[in-house]
Amino acid sequence: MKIQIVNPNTSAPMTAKIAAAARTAAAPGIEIEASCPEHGPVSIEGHFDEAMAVPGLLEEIERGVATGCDAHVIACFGDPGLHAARELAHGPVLGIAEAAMHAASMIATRFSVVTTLERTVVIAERLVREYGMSDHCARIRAAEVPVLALEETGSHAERRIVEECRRARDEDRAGAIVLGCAGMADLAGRIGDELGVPVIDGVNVAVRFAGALAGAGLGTSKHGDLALPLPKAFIGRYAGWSA
Ligand code: 2AL
Repeated sequence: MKIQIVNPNTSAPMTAKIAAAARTAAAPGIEIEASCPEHGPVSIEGHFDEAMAVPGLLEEIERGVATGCDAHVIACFGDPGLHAARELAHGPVLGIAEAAMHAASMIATRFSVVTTLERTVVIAERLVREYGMSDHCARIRAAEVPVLALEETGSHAERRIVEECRRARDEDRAGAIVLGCAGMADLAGRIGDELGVPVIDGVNVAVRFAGALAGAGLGTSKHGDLALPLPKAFIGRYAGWSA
């Protein structure tokens, strides 16, 4: 089985980190195909960044479908382009926020999310509502860490995230903590050990859920709104998407 994981931002170091986390999570015999778009923002920290990342992400998903990937994971916590990607794919397509919130709701009554910048909180709040997690999510906290600071050695990013996770544990009555950025994929184990609560990295659980769904013979429904996109003409820079 082959699982595609796409980092929708264009940071090569972050893509390498996500690929490594995905390979660690993948069951034996599962091949991981990891990539990021050729065009787009280096980090995704708001609505504009998300919108600008989606066309490149969809090109990667189309390539993953063409190369025979059995399942797909979108490795950005806003789950940008998730429903559009599902229209393109036959296999399951999972977002890391979706996977992490569902995992958290299965192992704790309440969870908190620790994300990067304050301006991304509203994006995660919207996903909490969309995924029916309002009764499970205690709070969404920002560590005020820019996404690319997670790739810099000596940036104190990890310390700030640990302290925000500690506050989530102590002040929110959160039984589990969800990390709100794919760039935090290498931190979950260490923070969980330090704080003594489950800390969930969405890359890890999304790869496992995607493998489980595809392994069970389940793919994206092609009945209804997730059917293949309607064939039509696209003009200008998107002419290549024309039927
Ligand atoms: C993210 C993420 O996972 N990747 C990225 O570029 N931005 N999420 C976030 N909350 O900042």
